Amino acid sequence: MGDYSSYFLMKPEEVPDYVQAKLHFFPEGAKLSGQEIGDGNINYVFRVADRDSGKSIIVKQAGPTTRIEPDLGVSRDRGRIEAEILKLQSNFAPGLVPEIYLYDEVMCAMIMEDMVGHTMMRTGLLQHETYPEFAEDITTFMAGCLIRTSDLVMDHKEKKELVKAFTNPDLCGITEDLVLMEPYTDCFHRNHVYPPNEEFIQKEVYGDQALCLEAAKLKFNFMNNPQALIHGDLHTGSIFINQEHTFVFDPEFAFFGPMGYDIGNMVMNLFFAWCNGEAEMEEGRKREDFLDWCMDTIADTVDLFVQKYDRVFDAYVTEPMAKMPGFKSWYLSGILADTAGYAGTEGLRRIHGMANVKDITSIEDVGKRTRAERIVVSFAKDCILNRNSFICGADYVAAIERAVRKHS
Ligand code: SR1
Ligand code: MG
Repeated sequence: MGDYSSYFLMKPEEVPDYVQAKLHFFPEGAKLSGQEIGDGNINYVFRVADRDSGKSIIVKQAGPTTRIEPDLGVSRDRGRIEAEILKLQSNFAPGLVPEIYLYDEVMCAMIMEDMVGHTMMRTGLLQHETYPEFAEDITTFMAGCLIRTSDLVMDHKEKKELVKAFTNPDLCGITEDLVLMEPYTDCFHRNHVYPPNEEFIQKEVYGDQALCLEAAKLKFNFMNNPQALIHGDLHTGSIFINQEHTFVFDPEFAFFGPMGYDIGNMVMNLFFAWCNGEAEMEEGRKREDFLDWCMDTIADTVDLFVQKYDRVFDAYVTEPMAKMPGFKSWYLSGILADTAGYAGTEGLRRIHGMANVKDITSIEDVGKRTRAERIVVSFAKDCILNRNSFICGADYVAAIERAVRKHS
């Protein structure tokens, strides 16, 4: 057994010894297995299990580079930020984030609760599962974590201390490049454009100057609006779920930024699931139910957030000027415009940026994938260009219907 006094990237079979050295979780001498279970773009995620007791635990370790792109150097300190944020989020959204048992600054690894009985949401959605509690859970998570870390509620000095502690330049840099710049410019030639859509992307995205200008504004808003402690990468791969319960994890991109970034990313990732169902499922009741669930959940995510904003605001607001008549709705309209804008930027970057999503790339039929991508692009552009007019769930449903009609 090593002493773990200097960093190395662990192999799956080395992780059980590491857990035994660091934590009294399994009995001494337990026969443990270690398996890599992550499919993320950045870190390594291992499950260590004891077949005899049925107990298991998760170890997440930061590698020296990201997995998707070895040239993208990111500080291994990102794990510390993530572990601290999960602890903080558990105060504002109890039960909706996994428990962290330990963060090891030397090995850049955290040991956390295994989300047993839960499936990664993107995987479940690709099997066209639906989750009745999701809209409630995710809006409870977002309303709690976002509003209560904003200046509406948090003491201004405490918030500024947290803004410093959770400054996350490397991971924000990735978002600023991969989400909020390269999809419009391909300046580093790292975009993945699906060949049948090359001309379409050229005309509809790179060649649309009005769109690129709005994306530039959204980029600067992302960089200059420390509104709340956001998750920063809230997609269906950052969620473990079952029929009754939701866990949000993987907040390594967290920093103080615009609340709408989280809400918008969530909305668009639900739409990717709808696109997959629409392209891949056979006609019939199951397909209708799945597509309806996706659409309802998109609308409910927006509408329940708005309802909970109202409640959390009334229950917790402390800032005297925020209590001025009219302020609550003015502030909300900014969040909602950002929500639409960042739903749009997520849509575009997952279609033709560097990090694409399985919901779309797994569609094998060329015609169906080409069409699905075009629907996302049209919907995303509508979200960006007309973001001030997306104020409730029904506005998203109407925009999706417009995009689908355009490509029928
Ligand atoms: C280099 S990382 C690529 C993407 O994966 C993460 O999940 C983030 O979404 C990031 O943009
Ligand atoms: Mg992630």
